[in-house]
Amino acid sequence: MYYAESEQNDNLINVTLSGHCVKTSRIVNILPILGRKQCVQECSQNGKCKSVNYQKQHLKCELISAKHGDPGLSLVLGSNCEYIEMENQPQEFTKSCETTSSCSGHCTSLTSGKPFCTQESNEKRQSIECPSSWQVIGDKKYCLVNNALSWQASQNSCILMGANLLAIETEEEQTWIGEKLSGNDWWIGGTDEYSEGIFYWKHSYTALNFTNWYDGEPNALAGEDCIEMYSGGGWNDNLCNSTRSYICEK
Ligand code: MAN
Ligand code: CA
Ligand code: CA
Repeated sequence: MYYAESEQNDNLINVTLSGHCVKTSRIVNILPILGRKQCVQECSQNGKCKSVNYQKQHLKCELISAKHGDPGLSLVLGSNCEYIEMENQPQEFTKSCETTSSCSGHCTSLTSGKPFCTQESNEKRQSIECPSSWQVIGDKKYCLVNNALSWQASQNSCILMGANLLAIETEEEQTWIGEKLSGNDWWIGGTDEYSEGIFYWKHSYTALNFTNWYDGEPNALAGEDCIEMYSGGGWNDNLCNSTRSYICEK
């Protein structure tokens, strides 16, 4: 069965179908570990892409050069997929943060190199200062916040500082930041909230290239999805609503 969902806009219909997977050979690109919104945005910036097959369990984004009704494409039932047509997607998907001053979220780069806003809001953006002082190395700045919040609240707080929760991408970065830690446990920006065991850096939607798990971790105890760093530098998955000190990076 095929049906269009909502968003009647003049005569335009915006088609998204949850629970449908695309079977096709007309795949332009496969992008791993992407949020749904990023996936749609990647398609809208790719001249050949007409629809996407988004696999939420694996955060996998398939860009497709055909849409329903075109030859060589069929839709099959599948609870982990979402079929999204590119025509007439709402504005927020097509707004570039180069060309708008209203990007109150953060600016993410696409594989095409073009930046776009991941969040839109009419609310005036507040800002807060790093309560200690920014520690600088190279072109990166780090703020260690000694005030325990949940993982999401920590990320929100970092955003208000114009930063994000720390993403540790190299051993050098791990070593450098590890030496700054006192006796606390600290939230950093990794999570496997969408798919158990598939951790990624939330801000950039990139997979973990470097890891420093403590022995026996991650163990997903009772649904642990957020990464904390022990004072010794080792990483542990913990419950996202636990409160921890946190480290912002910009
Ligand atoms: C606690 C939690 C878990 C962790 C274990 C390790 O239960 O911090 O996240 O894996 O300790 O023993
Ligand atoms: Ca988990
Ligand atoms: Ca754990």
